[in-house]
Amino acid sequence: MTNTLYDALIAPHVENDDVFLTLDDGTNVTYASFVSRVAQLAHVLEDAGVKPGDRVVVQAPKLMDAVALYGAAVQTGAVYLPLNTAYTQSELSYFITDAAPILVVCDARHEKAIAAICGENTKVMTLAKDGTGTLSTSADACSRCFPTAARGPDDLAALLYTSGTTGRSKGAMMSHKNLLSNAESLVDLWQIAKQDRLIHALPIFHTHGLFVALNTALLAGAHVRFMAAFDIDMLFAEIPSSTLLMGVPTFYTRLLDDPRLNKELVKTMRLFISGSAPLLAEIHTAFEDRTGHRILERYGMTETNMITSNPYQGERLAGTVGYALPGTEVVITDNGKPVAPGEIGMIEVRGDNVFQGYWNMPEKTAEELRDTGFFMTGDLGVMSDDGRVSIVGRQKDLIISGGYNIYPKEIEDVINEIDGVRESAVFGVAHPDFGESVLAAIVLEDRTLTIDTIAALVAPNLARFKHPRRYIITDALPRNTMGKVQKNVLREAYGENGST
Ligand code: MCA
Ligand code: AMP
Repeated sequence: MTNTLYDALIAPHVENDDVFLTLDDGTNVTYASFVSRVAQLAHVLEDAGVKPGDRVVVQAPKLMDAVALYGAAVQTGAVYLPLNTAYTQSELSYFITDAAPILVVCDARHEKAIAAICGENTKVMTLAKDGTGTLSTSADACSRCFPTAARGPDDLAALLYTSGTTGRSKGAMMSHKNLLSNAESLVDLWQIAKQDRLIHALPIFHTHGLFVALNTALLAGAHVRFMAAFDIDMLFAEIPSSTLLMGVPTFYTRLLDDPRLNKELVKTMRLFISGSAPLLAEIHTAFEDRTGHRILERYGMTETNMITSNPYQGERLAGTVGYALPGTEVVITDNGKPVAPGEIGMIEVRGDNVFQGYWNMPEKTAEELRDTGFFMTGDLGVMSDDGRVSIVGRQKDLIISGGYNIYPKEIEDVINEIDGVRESAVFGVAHPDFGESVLAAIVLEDRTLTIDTIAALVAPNLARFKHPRRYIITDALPRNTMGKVQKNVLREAYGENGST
């Protein structure tokens, strides 16, 4: 019986007594005990009625059991669907209805609300921040061996929702092959090995923290210092005994803002990796000046896993995202036609890393995934003669705040629903910590409506990180001759250097 991901990531560790995870309280979880926990949780999934191909939704705190649950989904052949812990009930309602899971695992505090969303075919189990809940209690009573379900390279392993320009989130279907091929490329390229100690301070409900960090660690048998949340003091405490850090640019901005960052501190570090959002060239340079390390910037997307990376050996150029990963083709196009080196166009990508399409959305899949297998990223880039890619902009209307993607349309839809609002435009402006932050310009129908009332009505509908940091009431939105709102004009007016 073969199971592509389980056989590569988990099965090899059955008798591995090395430490996989070190938790905040100092607990060491060995690889072998992790494999046992995966099996116990696989029994829980099976007992809940989960069969190969069924979706398992997980909105849980960052715990060892949450990682083991991912392993258990793989072992039972289920499709793992992690969700941001910041999502509100109205956001969850959409995901759960769309994905129709057999099981939802959530924090006990949200159990009732989530049960109210779920149909009668969906079971709800709990996992609290302290590790207690019905999931762990049930798992404790289960056998530490589980007959692994057969899954092939093209079977689905995960469904990751990614917001879209239309305001409706799309579930990106990731196969076993998509995930494994990318982990293999990254382990090879970044030379990740069992001697590595990776500082893991990212959330585990997105590609970066879940697949880029954990799949590569599992594949290489590396040691992971698994932090329940990002904590700058903890980072400073752990860097001197670690070799590897994967972070979003905000991690590096915050490290640089602290006088404790110096060459002595990073003596054992082998590699600092950045991704999920643009790393400013000035941060790259400042980091090198302070530590002697050149941050390795890479580029990826939920639908494609990682696409390009700066080299491990060779020049890591600030402001560029490097070369296509082995086995991944990148082309820069204009209206679907490849452009010459140095010319700007849309970044398209093809390879084993590219997803299987959007869940329940064949028409969206057809719009973004060409028959030739190339996926249109919506990012604008240029490629040098030797294949080095730089991202120069985005064709999609997207704000990236602290590595989280925020699609303005989703927020505009919520604001426009408010009685007394005529229209709105949500846009991103430069932010020193998060890279970009969210602003909303609003035209009122009812001039007595206050910003406080608007903010209070937005709050229950959108995760906190999507909330506009500032609302601007204006008489009219700037539009071009085609009637399209000119967000660049708003950015200029209200951004850091804006006059208003
Ligand atoms: C937290 N807050 C934010 C963000 N994070 N607001 C805007 N943008 C954010 N990213 C808000 C909270 O709601 C809260 O608001 C206040 O900031 C403090 O929250 P706290 O949790 O303490 O924040 P933090 O711990 O300092 O978090 C900052 C962070 C975090 C560590 C940068 O956002 C983070 O882990 N980002 C990484 C996201 C990620 O993994 N992206 C990868 C996606 P208030 O106080 O007002 O209530 S995968 C991807 O993009 C592709 C595939 C790729 O290439 O990797
Ligand atoms: P997501 O949809 O959350 O998977 O985010 C993917 C998007 O993040 C990409 O389409 C890019 O716009 C952006 N992104 C990821 N890595 C980088 C990077 N190194 N530089 C610039 N943008 C990036």
